[in-house]
Amino acid sequence: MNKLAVHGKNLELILGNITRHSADAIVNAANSRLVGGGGVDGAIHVAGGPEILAECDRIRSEQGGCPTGGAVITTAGRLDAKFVIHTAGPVWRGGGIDEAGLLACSYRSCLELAEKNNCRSVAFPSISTGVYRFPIEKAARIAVRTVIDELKRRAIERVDFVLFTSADLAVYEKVLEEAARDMQ
Ligand code: AR6
Repeated sequence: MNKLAVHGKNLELILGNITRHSADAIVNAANSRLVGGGGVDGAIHVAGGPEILAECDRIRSEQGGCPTGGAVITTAGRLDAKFVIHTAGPVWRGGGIDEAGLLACSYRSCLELAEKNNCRSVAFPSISTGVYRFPIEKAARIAVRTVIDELKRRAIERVDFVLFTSADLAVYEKVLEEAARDMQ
């Protein structure tokens, strides 16, 4: 299953590169210092151009970066989006320091900020499941369930998860199916 309707809103799973995706807001799996990095963060800065990092630098000097589970918003530069929303997901350290709660917080913070900025569509990568080593199935379950809960109460019409590998997509599809069953 790769699509779910939630209260008339749409959640969709897509295989691809998020830097080529179109949405009002594209989410970046960043770090707390907002200094750029590898993975999807590196790809977003390369494709979007230097304006994005310049705004991250300004945010860091004004408010010291982005706490884990929080989110900040910048221009999307050359990306096909109005904004990039940067969140710092948790580093997986075995599960004992509320990594699950912090990951849910990341998704919620992004959608709250998207709604505040009048975004109707938001695209997420799989936050924390690369360099930060959060186990993919646990992370997918948190991602999908948190987004479903938020869609019910926010003025956001579409959320896409843009998954980079077919293995990740398969995990998200399985988790979406479970969540849909639980909604019935
Ligand atoms: N489009 C969609 N997904 C992607 C792309 C892309 N272009 N590139 C990678 N992914 P990661 P994290 C997937 O490591 O675990 C950075 O250095 C990737 O396959 O990008 O939250 C930051 O600066 C994986 O499933 O983010 C931080 O220091 C997912 O994106 C740190 O890594 C997330 O992997 C954040 O680590």
